[in-house]
Amino acid sequence: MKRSNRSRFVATRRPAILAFAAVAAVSTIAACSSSSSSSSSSAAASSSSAAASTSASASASSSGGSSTGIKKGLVVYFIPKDTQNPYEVLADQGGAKALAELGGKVVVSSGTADTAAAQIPSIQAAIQAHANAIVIAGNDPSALCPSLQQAATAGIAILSFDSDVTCGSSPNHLFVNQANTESIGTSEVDILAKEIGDSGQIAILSAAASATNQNSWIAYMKQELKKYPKMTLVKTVYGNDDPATSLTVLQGLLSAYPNLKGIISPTTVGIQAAAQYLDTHKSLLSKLTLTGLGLPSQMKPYVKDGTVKEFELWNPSQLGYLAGYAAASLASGTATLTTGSSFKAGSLGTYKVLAPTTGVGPSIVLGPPTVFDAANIDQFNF
Ligand code: RAM
Repeated sequence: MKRSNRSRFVATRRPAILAFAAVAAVSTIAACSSSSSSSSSSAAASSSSAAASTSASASASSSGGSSTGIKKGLVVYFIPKDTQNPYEVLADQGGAKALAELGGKVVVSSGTADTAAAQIPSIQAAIQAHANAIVIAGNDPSALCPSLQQAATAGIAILSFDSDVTCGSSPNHLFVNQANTESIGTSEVDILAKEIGDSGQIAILSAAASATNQNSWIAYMKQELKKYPKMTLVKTVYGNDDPATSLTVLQGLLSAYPNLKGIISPTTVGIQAAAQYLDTHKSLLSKLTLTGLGLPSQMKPYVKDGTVKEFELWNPSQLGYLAGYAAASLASGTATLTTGSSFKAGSLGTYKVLAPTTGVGPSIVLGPPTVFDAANIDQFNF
């Protein structure tokens, strides 16, 4: 999973483009080493797990909306934060499944570093290809907006998922949110508070410093920390969703704050890197607790051996699947950005567009996150 300097170098010049002709068949269209070779990328994204049914039933109803009227042959560009993060790969595969069900196709295109600059060539590629929709995980809240506006002007439906872009009305777009933003942030703090007895120094090991999703969650973490006056957030460090960088900033954190009692890592890459480190430095476990957002398939060994007690996530494949249906519905005109507009998201049921709130435009929410621990982790295979 380690990224070489060479692959980073290539990525700055040309986006990685993968086409999912069908769920099982993944073919590389353009050169640029981009395949995910981590252990979890092969983990099947379950659509029938306990998390799946919880998420779907919580925010989807079974009536209203329809997938009839969806145009055939739609081309939807999925532009993840990067093409190597197993979480993003699962999300993109979910999108490919949706479009395969609808007679269209997904093209996955992005760089290998979590920057807006690495994503802009992919937006341009979508415009060149006359794509019907773009589904993007924003590496930056505003830097992508001019290119996305250009795509919208070319008639492409714009959606964000995983990490929103805050473009206002230029362009107006649908944010496919994984779970309620506030509850993700506050619950992370509550889990850690419970484990460390509500007191002590804590730190956050995040993804890219400009990532909209992590920054929104962190804002709610800070708000929630006011409930715990004896817990002090001493530092937030950024691992850029790169395993090696995450490890380096973690080590810096541990040496700068030897009395640290807790770490929240709201990124699957960061929490895995931290869990791996703690697993090989077990003496730290007597004073340090780790929680955050992780893939159960990656975190299972660390939960089984007691390195990590609890963490959260949703099913990334379902997030991509929902985004795929939303993109096809917007591109076909069977759904709009109007509050209350509904559409059928295949096996997940029917979703309704939520009203804009401060800083967030029209959105839909997959459902509540699942908390994983030793008692339930075997039930999940994503
Ligand atoms: C990482 C990415 C992604 C985030 C998950 C929880 O894989 O940063 O954007 O949603 O973690």
